[in-house]
Amino acid sequence: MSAESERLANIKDICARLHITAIVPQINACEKLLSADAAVNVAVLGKFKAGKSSFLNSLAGQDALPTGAVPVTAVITELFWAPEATAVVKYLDGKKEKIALAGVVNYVSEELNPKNRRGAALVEIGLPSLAAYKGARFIDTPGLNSALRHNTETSLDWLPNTGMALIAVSADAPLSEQDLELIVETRKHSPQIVVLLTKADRLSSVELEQVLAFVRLKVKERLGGETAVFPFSIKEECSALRADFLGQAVAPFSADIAAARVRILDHKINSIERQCLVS
Ligand SMILES: Nc1nc2c(ncn2[C@@H]2O[C@H](COP(=O)(O)OP(=O)(O)O)[C@@H](O)[C@H]2O)c(=O)[nH]1
Ligand SMILES: [Mg+2]
Repeated sequence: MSAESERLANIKDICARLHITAIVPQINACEKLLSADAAVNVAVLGKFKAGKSSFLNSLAGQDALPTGAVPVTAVITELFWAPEATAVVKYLDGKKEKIALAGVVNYVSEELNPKNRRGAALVEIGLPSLAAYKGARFIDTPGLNSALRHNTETSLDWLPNTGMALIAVSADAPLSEQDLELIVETRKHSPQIVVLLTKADRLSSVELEQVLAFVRLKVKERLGGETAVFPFSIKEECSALRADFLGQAVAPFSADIAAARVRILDHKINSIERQCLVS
């Protein structure tokens, strides 16, 4: 038994004896990561309309996910490398169904799948264009704090599965109290949090510098230490920003997924142990 699985077995034992159920989703997330070929989740989190789905489309180089001016993403959606484009819906009752890529919108969009009446638990999209990120799973989450409570709950329930976290914050509405609370909550599950200041094209370069300094300061006040904050935009003219972010934040992570998996698992187990001590 590895040191990590032994620590987890101990925690499970304590939680079972003390009837601590709140930590079960975190334990399950750790158990998934114990396997040496487990994919590492890169969660894209943040308020609705922050630009999460647009960011992932830009990363994939294609419009795989619906985006829009009203809350759009209703179901957790995973994007990962596959030799051929595929899309699969996993339903809440355990059934799976292969669908066309163009059909993803019927499940993921709040408008076409209101309150998730189709009963989808997850949509998985495999894309050849993600070849640079083998072993990573990028997770598009329904936005927080929209008028749709079920969307917020879906995302918060999923949070323990976070590996690396990208917190999308729109540059023109920089950092609310909810964003800060999300960052603190995500810290329980992730050793690597990066703030993505989206829609940077909407600000002048002077404004952008001011907003970057403000966000860095506020996150530091709350979390302590330095958290990376990168400006980002999907616009053609902002390719240098995208290259900086991908080169500095994503490439080092995806170049050594095995090391990232170990770091993430260690962080999660430490965090659970701390939570057990205080509960
Ligand atoms: N100007 C600009 N608009 C963006 C950018 N990224 C997203 N948007 C717009 O913001 C809105 C919300 O985007 P979406 O990706 O659906 O946000 P999500 O709810 O966080 O997934 C859409 O109308 C997008 O076109 C960006 O970099 N620049
Ligand atoms: Mg979305």
